[in-house]
Amino acid sequence: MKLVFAIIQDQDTNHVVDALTVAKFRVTKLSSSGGFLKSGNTTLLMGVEDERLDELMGILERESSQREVPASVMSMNIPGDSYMPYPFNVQVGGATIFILDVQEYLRY
Ligand code: 2BA
Repeated sequence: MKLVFAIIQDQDTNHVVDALTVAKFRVTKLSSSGGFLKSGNTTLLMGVEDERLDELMGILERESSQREVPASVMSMNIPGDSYMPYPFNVQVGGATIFILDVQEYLRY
């Protein structure tokens, strides 16, 4: 069995979770936020049998979108000890996925 953590964008959460549920995967949804953008995202926690891992990855890949989003303004160092703020965009997603081996899975 594997434990899958998938970090996805909030806008994708409902249709990712719906697709997973329809396909009979068990999923726990956690509210999280990214360290870089400091804005909300969603972390999905899923325990899955090894033989269904590919199916799960397929759903995550299909239902998670890549988006370009504006990042918070950063300071640009200018010669002469002054700083000028400037906006920039970053590419976020689709999904960032971590897969771990599960030693034991118990449900009482
Ligand atoms: P954030 O940390 O808010 O990052 C949002 C996007 O900003 C990232 O998209 C990436 O394009 C960019 N970014 C992140 N850190 C950067 C840096 N140090 N310098 C320049 N650009 C940077 P994604 O890579 O798709 O990541 C989306 C979210 O997934 C992240 O939100 C974070 O919450 C999570 N994540 C990604 N990689 C991770 C990792 N190795 N460990 C833990 N969480 C991760």
